[in-house]
Amino acid sequence: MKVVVLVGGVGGARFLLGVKAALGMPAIGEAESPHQVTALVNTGDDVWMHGLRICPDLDTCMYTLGGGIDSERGWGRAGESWTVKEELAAYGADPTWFGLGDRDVATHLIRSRMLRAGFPLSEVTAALCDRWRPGVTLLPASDDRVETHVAIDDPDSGERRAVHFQEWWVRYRASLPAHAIVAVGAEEAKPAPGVLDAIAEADVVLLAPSNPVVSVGTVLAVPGIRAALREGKAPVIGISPIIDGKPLRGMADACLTAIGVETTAQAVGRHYGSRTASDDGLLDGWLVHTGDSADVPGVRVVSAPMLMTDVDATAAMVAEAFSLAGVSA
Ligand code: GDP
Ligand code: FO1
Ligand code: CA
Repeated sequence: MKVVVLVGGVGGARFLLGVKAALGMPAIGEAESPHQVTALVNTGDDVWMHGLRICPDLDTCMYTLGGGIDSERGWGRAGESWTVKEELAAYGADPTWFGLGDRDVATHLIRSRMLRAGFPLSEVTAALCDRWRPGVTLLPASDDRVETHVAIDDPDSGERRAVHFQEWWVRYRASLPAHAIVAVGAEEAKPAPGVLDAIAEADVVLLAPSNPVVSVGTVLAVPGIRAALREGKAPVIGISPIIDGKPLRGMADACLTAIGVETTAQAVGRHYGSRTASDDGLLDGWLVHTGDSADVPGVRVVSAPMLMTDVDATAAMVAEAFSLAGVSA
């Protein structure tokens, strides 16, 4: 079976562990399998810092599936040390609010060198995955630069300005109201090689319970991806990241508020919309957590446990998604 999953970072990576397990693959690492999983990964968080290209969601997926993640933190390398960060801080090098771990820096050095040599991000990602062997194909949604920016009122000057998503998320912990969230560059971006083919050939497409605005939303902002999902033969099933009116981790509610969507499983399901001809949405099915309900016109809604407490629980969520799609591993 061919499975395509739209993902962001921590929520997406953990979901992919369950997708692999549900298909009988080892959650971590790779093994021979008749099944193929392709993850279309958000690049909106990507940023240049200290001359290095950081791709948080791609790296979170790569490290998680390849066994290198710090699972407590959810991002960056296990067994990390912070000498480079301390030395940069001693120089007073901006930004001081963003930390690069020593092990992680090696990934960014290789990526930056390859990008400067002219390789597209998709090829760079494939080269990094030669080491990590995530067992799924990780494709950036686009090789073109697509970066999320957030319009805020500067807390010092009071003036409206746009900051990179990382500044809003990490420096201000999404506590400054976002007047707008924009995927800069998306309009001119093209899907990375392999993205549209993967969608066309998929037996099922899953929207991971990732941030609907700055993870899945940014993948969908790349022209051509949304249309391919709507026109493809594969059923599209989404999993709600909102449980009992709250995001599980992170500040997705601040992102939803910024685009005028309530933080409920129903509102996010309606935001994705139905793939039927009468709507211009994406979903055939929408999975919400036990106890939540959602009325999403044109979409089959099922409730079941949606907590990714461990790989088995996540695999059971994926099995629900396969069953709602009418496919089996
Ligand atoms: P990020 O890029 O690291 O912010 O991660 P993602 O965008 O991939 O995922 C973040 C989303 O995952 C948040 O909105 C959470 O609500 C959601 N999430 C985290 N853990 C769980 C879980 O166990 N179940 C569900 N349904 N959603 C979760
Ligand atoms: N998150 C933080 O809260 N503080 C950091 O200093 C930080 C550094 C960092 C470096 C590499 C990387 O891949 C991720 C990093 N993150 C950090 C996580 C990241 O900023 C966000 O959580 C994601 O972009 C949201 O998905
Ligand atoms: Ca992210």
